[in-house]
Amino acid sequence: MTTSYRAEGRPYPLDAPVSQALFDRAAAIVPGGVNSPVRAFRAVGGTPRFMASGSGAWLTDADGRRYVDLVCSWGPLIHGHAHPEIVAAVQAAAALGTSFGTPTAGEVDLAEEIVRRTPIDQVRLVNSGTEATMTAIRLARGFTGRTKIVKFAGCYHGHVDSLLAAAGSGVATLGLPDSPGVTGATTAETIVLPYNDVAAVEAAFAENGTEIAAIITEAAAGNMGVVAPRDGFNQRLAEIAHAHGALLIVDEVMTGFRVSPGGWAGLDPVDADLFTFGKVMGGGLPAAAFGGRREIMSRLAPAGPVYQAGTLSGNPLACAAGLASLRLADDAVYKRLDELSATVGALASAALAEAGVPHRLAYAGNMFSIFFTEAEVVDYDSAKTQNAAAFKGFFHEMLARGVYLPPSAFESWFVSTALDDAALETIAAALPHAARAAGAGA
Ligand code: KE4
Repeated sequence: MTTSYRAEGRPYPLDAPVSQALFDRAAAIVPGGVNSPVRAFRAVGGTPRFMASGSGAWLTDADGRRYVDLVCSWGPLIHGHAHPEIVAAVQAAAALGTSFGTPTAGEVDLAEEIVRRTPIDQVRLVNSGTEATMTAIRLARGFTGRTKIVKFAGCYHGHVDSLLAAAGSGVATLGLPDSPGVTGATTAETIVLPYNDVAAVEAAFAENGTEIAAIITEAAAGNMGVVAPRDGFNQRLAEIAHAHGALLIVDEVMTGFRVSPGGWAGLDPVDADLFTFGKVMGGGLPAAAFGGRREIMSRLAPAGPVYQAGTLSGNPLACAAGLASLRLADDAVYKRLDELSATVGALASAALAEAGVPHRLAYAGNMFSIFFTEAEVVDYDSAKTQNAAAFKGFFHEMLARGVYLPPSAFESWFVSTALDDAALETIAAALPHAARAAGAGA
């Protein structure tokens, strides 16, 4: 990969020696050199950037280069990095002790804030989105006494064994393991359907209805690139599930408290039975949750027989960060997130159009992504028609010009209210070059 960047006027070379040295050290003792696969840049190539600090809209990497951050830790940081009130809340909590293994007032405050904003009666705090979805499924199976779960190809709900199921071909497919270590027996209870396909859901219930415990769906899909549910899709899922005695689980780990004060439920209310949350509600620390109707949640231990537990669930520091983040998030913040999302998306699409690069700008609330295809993207199969080479060129040109995008075309871009004029100017200056690089890769 060339480093002759001066002629192109890039502020940064394509290589990153300090990050590379750290990556080499990491790879010797950490599988793939990272603690979560998407960080490894496998989809775009090159050296994963090891970040040293963040401030507002800006990241600084181990080589001392600054980037405008459009990943925001994969969604949590709606206020940007190191917001003073969130840092102060974490520092104050830490000074009182980091964990007690007992109930604390902070977790009650956070639970009340979540219940106040969302259509749930009760909530349980956990440490990751994966824990939240894993337990919501267990609860649905425990409540209904049934075993099968319906999910959608391209939707990601964390690395829950039963949800790491690849979609086979055809309309209603019994899941095939998507990862070694996940057994066929586990995914045999998982039915994988095309996203946004009501007929496929109706067919699956016609065939398996009395065995299906629940449907789980992302409130709006953000893990195949951004694909919004078709109008009425989520409510239709609730109707079909309920007509067959099954539950609907809406996964708001990504959308929750980001796209509106009440998450996707605040934009598109549906009669779901359980919801999962994460990311924004932890303010950048490990916190997630699931909740729903009292009748269902009351089955959860110790109130009921469905077991779930966690040493650090409701951790005081995570609750302090999450509560500070949510309490800062007033209507003006959500309005600003929507405005900034529209601005950045429009800048990107205009630059790509100017360069004659075929693309689709896709939104779900203020989450958005760029598909390098002219085809309409409504599900995973159509998302996979995008041109990966074009995204790779686009990504690296933006990176070399100081803008950090998600290192995969199958992710969402995220804005924060910290995006200031300097950040927007950096994005605007980089885009024409990145658009030409995409065109070269297209
Ligand atoms: P975690 O276990 O990573 O906290 O959450 C899993 C999860 C559940 N549901 C949805 C809708 C999600 O988007 C996620 C995690 N999102 C990815 C980004 N697409 C996390 C980034 C990563 O895996 O490193």
